[in-house]
Amino acid sequence: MTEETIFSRIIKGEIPCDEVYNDSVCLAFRDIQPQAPIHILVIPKKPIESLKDAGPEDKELLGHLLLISSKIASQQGLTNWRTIINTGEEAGQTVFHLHLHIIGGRKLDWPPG
Ligand code: DGP
Repeated sequence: MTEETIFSRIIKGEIPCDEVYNDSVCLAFRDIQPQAPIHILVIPKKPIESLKDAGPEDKELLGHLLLISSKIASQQGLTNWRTIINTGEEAGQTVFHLHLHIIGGRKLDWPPG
């Protein structure tokens, strides 16, 4: 069974968040440690630890997350932004509940650190 994370507690309403979008499949809220003027996390309500743990049965869910993240970015007034999924500790993943970062509102350098 997937371990409880801070994000599963946010989904359950046990921890507050600055919500920007909510539907039956996913929840989006502002990151508590923003790395840019706009930094939003989009998380599935289904507890998947990492992108590597998603399977073919999650195809529709993953597509939904991407399309919703684009919709949210546009609603936030962004025309340029970055969508990031950190997978694994060495890639910077700290919360083991799949999440997409939407980062924008400033010039973003490449490559990332
Ligand atoms: P990652 O490093 O890719 O696992 O991203 C996890 C992000 O989650 C990180 O940018 C900080 C954010 N975060 C951690 N705890 C909380 C929380 O309780 N509330 C909110 N809104 N964001 C959180």
